[in-house]
Amino acid sequence: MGYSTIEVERMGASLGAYVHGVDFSKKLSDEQFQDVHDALVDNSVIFFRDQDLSREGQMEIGHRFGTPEIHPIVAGSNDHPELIEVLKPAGEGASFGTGWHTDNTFFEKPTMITMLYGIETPPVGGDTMWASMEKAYDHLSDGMKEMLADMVVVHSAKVAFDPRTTADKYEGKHSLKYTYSDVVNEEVEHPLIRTHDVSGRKSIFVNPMFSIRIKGMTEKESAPILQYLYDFSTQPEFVCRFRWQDKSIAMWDNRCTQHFAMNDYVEYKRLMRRITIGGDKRPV
Ligand SMILES: O=C(O)CCC(=O)C(=O)O
Ligand SMILES: [Fe+2]
Repeated sequence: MGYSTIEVERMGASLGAYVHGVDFSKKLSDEQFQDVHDALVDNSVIFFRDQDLSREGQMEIGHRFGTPEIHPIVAGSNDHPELIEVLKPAGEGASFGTGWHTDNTFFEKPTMITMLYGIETPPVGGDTMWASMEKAYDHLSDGMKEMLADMVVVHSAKVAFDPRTTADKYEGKHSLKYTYSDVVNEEVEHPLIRTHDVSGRKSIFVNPMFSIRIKGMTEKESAPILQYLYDFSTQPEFVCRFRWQDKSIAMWDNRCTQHFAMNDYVEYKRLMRRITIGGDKRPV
């Protein structure tokens, strides 16, 4: 893909690229916005260094991409409820996103894009990893692709946000504020193989945080198939890993990736600002 206003430096063999030539302290021209959008679709996750991104700037770029979401469980900021301050104080373990997942697949319309801004990042640790669910799909055998082709997966937050096993979240023991909502127990259905609405590429759309079972099967019957896909899709060859600095931005495409936030920097503080952009419902 040719870009006229940015330079794109590939980062991982399977996904990920650094984007140079963008200044998020200013409003992007329509042409540059289109280049950034295309770089995101082409590389699944893109990274920017040394950016001054204000709260208003993050809201503005969010609106350019679509509709910023308000999380039903995790509290946003007072001024802009769409912005979540992801704070991990020194001396605590990280708990937000610390396992493989795709953002908010328990929504009827799962999140399309997430944009995370590093405000205060640790000197070491706290990296984030992404897995290409497109690369994973491409490497499945024809027999497996055929078997999975028409399967539908039930997603829910009922395990990840279960008040019985994650009570500490709701009891205010975390720096993130969680509020219980009936959304937690809802079940939604998404195709197991997802076709990207812009690129047309296929990917495996399951994740261990929110995928509960394959429709028409019991949880026990689904488990080995889902577990195989979790293991297969997060093998190192399909993964890239980003080393954060203050003022870095990562922007990823939840239609075709999973990600994992490392919990390995207990002694350091980490503060990020996050916005997610709503997606659409794929037919099942
Ligand atoms: O803190 C991170 O590196 C990522 C956390 C996460 O899963 C998210 O922001 O969606
Ligand atoms: Fe996440």
